[in-house]
Order: sequence, then C-alpha cells, then structure tokens
Amino acid sequence: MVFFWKKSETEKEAEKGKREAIIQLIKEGKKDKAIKILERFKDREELRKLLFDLYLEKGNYDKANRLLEEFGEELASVEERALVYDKVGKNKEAVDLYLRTGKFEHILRAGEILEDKGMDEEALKVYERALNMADVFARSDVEERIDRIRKKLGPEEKKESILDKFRKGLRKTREKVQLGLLFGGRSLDEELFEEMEEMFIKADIGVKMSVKLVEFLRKESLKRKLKTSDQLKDIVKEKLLEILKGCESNIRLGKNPPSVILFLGVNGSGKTTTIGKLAYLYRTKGKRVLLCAADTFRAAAIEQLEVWAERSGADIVKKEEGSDPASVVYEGLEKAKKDNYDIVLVDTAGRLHTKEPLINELRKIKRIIQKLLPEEPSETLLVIDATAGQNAISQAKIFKEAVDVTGIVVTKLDGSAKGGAVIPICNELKVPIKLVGVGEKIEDLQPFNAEFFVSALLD
Ligand SMILES: Nc1nc2c(ncn2[C@@H]2O[C@H](COP(=O)(O)OP(=O)(O)OP(=O)(O)O)[C@@H](O)[C@H]2O)c(=O)[nH]1
Ligand SMILES: [Mg+2]
Repeated sequence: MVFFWKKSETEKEAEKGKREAIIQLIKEGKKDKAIKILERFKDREELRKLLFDLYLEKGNYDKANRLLEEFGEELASVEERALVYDKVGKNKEAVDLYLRTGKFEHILRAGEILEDKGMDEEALKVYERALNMADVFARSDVEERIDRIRKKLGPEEKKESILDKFRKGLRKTREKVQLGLLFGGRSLDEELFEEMEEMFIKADIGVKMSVKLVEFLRKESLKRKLKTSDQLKDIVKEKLLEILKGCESNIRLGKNPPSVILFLGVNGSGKTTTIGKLAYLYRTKGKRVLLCAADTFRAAAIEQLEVWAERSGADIVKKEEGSDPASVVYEGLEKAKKDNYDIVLVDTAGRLHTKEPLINELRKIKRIIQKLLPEEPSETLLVIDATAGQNAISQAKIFKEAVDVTGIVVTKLDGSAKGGAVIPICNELKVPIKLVGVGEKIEDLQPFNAEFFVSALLD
C-alpha cells in the first residue's frame, strides 16, 4: 500500500511565507521545516528574526553569524550576539558584548575568553569585576580564577603584558624600518609614498603587498583629502588589521582527551622549541602533557626534546635514533590513552631536500594518529621562521600540499628586523596563525593577536 503524505493547510500557508502560519509550524514543533521555509524568505525583515531565533535554539551559530553579517546586527540583542560571536570564535567582539550586558555570568565568560587567549592581565581585571558581583555560591570559583592568574603573573615582579612582549619581539623591525618617522607629519608627496613602499618591503611585508598597500594609501589620501602623513597611520593600521584579523585564531583541542597536536616545518624553523614552550603553557594550566619524539633523524633532536620535557614538566616517549617515526607516535598515543594524558605534542623532522620521503613520512604519521584516535590530530601546526622571508612561504606551500595544515606558528619574530613577514604569511597562505614565538625563553610563546601585532609594529 502506498501512503501519500499530505501537507497540512498550515504548512501550505507557511510555504507561501505567511508569518502566522510559520509561527504555528514552530509551535507544532516542526522547526526544521520552518527553518527551511524561512531560509527562502530571509530577505523579509519580519521573518528574519524568526530564523535567527531558530538557529540559536538549534545551536546553529555559524548560520546565525552569517545572518548577522549579511543583514546587520540590529537583528539580535547584545546578549544574543555575544553568544553567537563566542561560539564562532570572534573573541574580541564576544568579550566586548559580554562586558556590555553587565550580567555576572557574562562577565565571567569574558574573563575566561581573555584568559584562554593568554591576556592574563586583562582577564584578571574582568574577574575582579566579576568577584564584586558574585553571590555566595559563585565567589569561591571566581576567587580560584583570580588566584590562578595572580600566580601566573608572578607575585612581586609583574610579568610583561602581551603587548609588551609583542613590542619587544618587534623592536628590531621597528627600529630598522622606522615606520614611525614616515608617519611623523610629512607632506603627502610622491617621494613619501616611494619611501613608504621601500620601508614596507624592508619590513618584509612582501613586494606585492607593499605596492598594493601604497597604491591604496595614495587613493585614500586623495579621497579623504589628507594633507600630512600622520593621517595615514590609522589607515595603514586599519588595513593591516583587516588582513590580519582574518588569521587570528586559537588552538582548538578535541572534545575528548588526549588531544594530539602535530608539528611540521623545515629544519631549524623552531618546532622543538615551540613544543617545549607550549608544553610549559599547558602544564601551567594543569594539563597532563606527553611529548612524542618522532624526529628520529638525529640523536640530538631526541635529546633536545628531552631537555624541553624536563624544563616544562611534561613526559616524553622516545626511541633510538633512526627508528620509524610512526612507531614512536604509535607508542606515544597508546601511552597517552592508557595513562590519561590531556595533550600529546608530536615533534617531526623537517628535511626538505628529500621532499617525497618527508611527505610520505608525515602522511604515515597522520594515518597512525587517525587509526588510534579517529578525531585527531586536533591541530596540525606548521612552524615558520619569520626571518626566512619569502622562502619560508614557498616551503610552507609544500607542507600544505602534503597534509592538511590547520594552523601556523610564526617563530623568531624577535630574531631580526623581519617581523612584517607575518603579513604575507597570513595573506598568502590563508591559514590561521595560532601562535607566535617572540624569544627563546620558555615563556616566549604567545597566542597571535592582530591588534597587538599591528600596534607593536607601528606605534
Ligand atoms: N629568537 C628566537 N629564537 C627561536 C625562537 N624559536 C626557536 N628559536 C631558535 O631557533 C633554533 C632552532 O629551533 P628548533 O626548535 O631546534 O627548530 P626545529 O624546527 O626543531 O629544527 P630541527 O629539529 O632541526 O628540524 C634554536 O636555536 C631556537 O632557540 C623564537 O621565537 N625566537
Ligand atoms: Mg627539532
């Protein structure tokens, strides 16, 4: 027997875009159906909010975010926007909005986001604000957070703020390039624009980008009828921020431990050092961290990782020089599962002169990870040396071809005057920048922050 499913009157009316009928459909619990219909009518203002609300209800934050992007923020309340931006990782916007609602749980969440981004001083201030509002049940939790951050910041000598670290990291670039001088109130003539282009290139922003940027500045200064170069600075900042904001992103860990982070990159780019620093960072957050010495190419590489394990308080799995890297990873993951580690950091070798074997090796490592933990690796991070310029970018492309790179770590920002390299790295590779190395010490690793970066480069 064949059954014909007959559409109800309500449904027929709803499909014509009748608001009352759609609301009736929602009341009847046919929400997926309602979403489908509403998506066809999202141009109609009086229906759009219904769609937005349904997205929120269903936890479909990406779509809610797109709706906001497409039709403007009036669509949602401050609270709703904060939630959406939080869920899709627009951290700064989420924090701003959470702080605006003034509700205790929102302020606490803002603090949490800041702390996750490594902005401890800012997080501390926000937690202190939350403490003033906390009721008796919530106080001890907030106090614990405040204690934890104070400990991290150090009791007497206040540690450098992240902006200070970025500033210190980019000191050489700032001094050599002296962009500040160019923005010092000179008249806007051809000579200035030419000098500016040269400076940008010197800062390793890349020739293509430098030419484009100066061209844009020429046009803007005519359009906005600007007279002196100091008026250009904010425009440059805006433009760089626009580029870099798209690359700002946090490390994502899997839902279920252990989370695996795989590190790739050419010789000397800073993989092992970054692993040591990151292990330390997670250890200070109380995570159980296991390092995996899958760079078996040189005995020294294994020893170097051992030193970092000791410094950071992480454990290590290693085998003798020349063993199969994938087998080290296998043992590491077995141990991580058995002994309940939270995070596994996998070091790999980076010999690029033998491209094919290297790529095959990385693919094999990835296969082994996925065999034991199908949801992993949570991140595959490509480590790039900022001082290597355009070369680093072409090498990065080779790695990108080999495996799915989920994020970039830019190291040695402090090492030379080439801090501007972050900009073409972001612009050309189109992969989120998750971390930056601003020195050789164990605490010299920072989440990438576009605003701090631009400010440290130009102010
Ligand atoms: N100044 C500075 N030096 C760094 C930074 N990160 C790494 N280094 C240095 O760069 C050098 C190479 O770092 P490693 O971590 O050994 O690089 P690797 O990618 O593991 O290299 P291989 O094991 O040879 O493939 C070391 O001397 C590090 O101290 C940084 O952010 N700033
Ligand atoms: Mg190494």
